[in-house]
Amino acid sequence: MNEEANETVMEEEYDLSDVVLGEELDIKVKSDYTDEDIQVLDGLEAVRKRPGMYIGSTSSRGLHHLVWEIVDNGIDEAMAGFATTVCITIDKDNNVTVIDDGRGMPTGINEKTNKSTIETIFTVLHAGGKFGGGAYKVSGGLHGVGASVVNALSKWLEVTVYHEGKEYFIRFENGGQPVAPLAVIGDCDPSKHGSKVRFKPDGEIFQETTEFNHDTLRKRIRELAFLNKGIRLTFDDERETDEKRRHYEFFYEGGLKEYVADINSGKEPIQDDIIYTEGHEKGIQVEVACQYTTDERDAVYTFCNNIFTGDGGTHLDGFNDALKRVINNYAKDRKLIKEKEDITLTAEDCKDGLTAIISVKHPDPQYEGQTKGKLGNSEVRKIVSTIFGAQLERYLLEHPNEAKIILDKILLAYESRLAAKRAREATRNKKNDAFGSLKGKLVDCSSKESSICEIYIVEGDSAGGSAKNGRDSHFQAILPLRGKILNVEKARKHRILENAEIRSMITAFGCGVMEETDTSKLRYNKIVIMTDADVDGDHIRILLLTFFYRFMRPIIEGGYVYIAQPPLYKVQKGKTIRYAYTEQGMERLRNELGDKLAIQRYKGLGEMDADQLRETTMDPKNRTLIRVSLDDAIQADQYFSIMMGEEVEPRKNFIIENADFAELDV
Ligand code: 1YM
Repeated sequence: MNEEANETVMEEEYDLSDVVLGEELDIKVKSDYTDEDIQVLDGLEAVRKRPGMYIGSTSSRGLHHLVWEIVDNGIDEAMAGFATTVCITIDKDNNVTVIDDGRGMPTGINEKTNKSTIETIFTVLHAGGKFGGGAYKVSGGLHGVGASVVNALSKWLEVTVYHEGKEYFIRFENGGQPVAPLAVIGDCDPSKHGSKVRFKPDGEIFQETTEFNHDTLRKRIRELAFLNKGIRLTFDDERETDEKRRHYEFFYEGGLKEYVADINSGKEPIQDDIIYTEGHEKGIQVEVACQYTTDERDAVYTFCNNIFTGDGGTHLDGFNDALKRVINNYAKDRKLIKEKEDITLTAEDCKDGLTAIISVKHPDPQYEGQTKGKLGNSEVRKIVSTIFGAQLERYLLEHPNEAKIILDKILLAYESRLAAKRAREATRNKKNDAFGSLKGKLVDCSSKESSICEIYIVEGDSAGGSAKNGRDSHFQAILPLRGKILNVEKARKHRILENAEIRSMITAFGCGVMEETDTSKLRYNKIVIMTDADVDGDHIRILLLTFFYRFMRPIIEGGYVYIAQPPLYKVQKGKTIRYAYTEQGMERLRNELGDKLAIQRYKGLGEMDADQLRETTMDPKNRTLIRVSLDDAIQADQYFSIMMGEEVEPRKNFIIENADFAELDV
């Protein structure tokens, strides 16, 4: 029996930020592009040979970098004060058009290359920067590469410049070869000015996909509009059949202020205003906006030159310094904390419930850390601290009522931190006891080699029973959870750490919790969430993900968390048994197998016998696991706050706006 049981065998990435829409698969890097015939490697050929070195990867993510490279040039022109608008269009064939209304790229001849400046910009590596003539580039994609890299990785690319009544044009083909020199191809209205770049990413380079992701583009374009106040960005997606998703305009006069308001739209602010400041020193621009909410966590995000710095760095350090200094001083001055009691509020206490965006623009940013997500320039710390500190101090003095509400909240956070610490210490001291308390709950595997071990977290005892009998006991452990777990979004820290289901997970995983989370101590290489394919299952899965996200984020960042995909239907025709994992899959089976089918819809994991569960969902040979990843922390944060938080109204809106989610099979 059970021949042909499986539809696909794959491990996908499941991006938390895209939980709503469930796409963005960023898989392996193809870097074996070789062309033995080429003897002399000029710049563009070098790019084609090792695309990963210039754009990170040739996956979907690398593909999107092409757009950002060109968009950044338009934004730079707007930041320099010459353009007001940057328009991005994706046509039906996934060709990209970016237009700005700036000065237009220089149309003269470059002395060194004897070719037009435009041809030089698009064919000489890093030429854009060198020819920039002093105006420093502050946007700039992750890899700081230029227009020439985009050209090298395109099947064709066209540049049009409108300047002083003339329309200039040049076209490149086959990875950056000019078809003809730059030429005037016509007249235009003398008042018209700007640059247009159109290109088609080369499918030979982007073998995985040349299809742009609507949501990735829209979210980033919107973010760029928040980060660059006063610049109008438009996005047209001509592939969309849904009228509402074909055209967008993003324009935020208030910049980061509006960004914070947007993030807090799903939260409950405890102050009316948003604290906002901008300033500059030594050529470094600083912009900060923040607002306290009833949340218990902070949502503090930092950027340098429009790039998200997920690991913080010196700008975040400066912000933390200011917060801690100003708030402690304020609390002491007002006798809210007694000097001699020696209470010091930490930056963490002061950030409780704080939503903040810190954005700096630096002419020569240095990034550190494995993923280059940390700003390293040491002078930035003091500058941010001074500029933001002055504004925060002023705000507290001028708004005594809000200041009191904020301080009360921070002092509560301080108390809660001490209580959580006591609870955590209690867990740690009873380590052996804790294992004892897992008896009869955790069905552990026999292997102790964590690199091969897996733990399935299963809802309910009956499903737990099937899983227990269906597993490979050598490397698969089962942890059945009874009923719903606590919604960590709504409970205070020490309550969460006292919850029985949560404690059994912490104990079973062995990796610690909160700041102490250490993935090297994980007892399993895969943590697999296995819930029913129904609304309750969805809910439990989200509760678990929320807990991991808030309390053990490194296990998500490290890629240890997976979602099992049990089938929705069992389809039998004669002796053949097949399984469908989605409604669409069921439709396909219907078409493929015709009629006279015996169809069983599984209402829960518990309905499957152990063999079926192993066959369809647990056996590494057949199963589909979806890996949970975290590409967009802000989005994920907002997502969890909205889906799990107190406020009902934004949640309703969210579900309606992202209706796909309601139907999503994950
Ligand atoms: C759709 C993409 O690239 N716009 C753009 C690029 C440039 C200029 C204006 C520009 C810059 C300068 C002087 C300057 C660039 N010029 C260069 C280079 N939009 C887009 N708009 N004049 C025009 O920086 O001094 C590189 S990019 F090198 F020629 F100066």
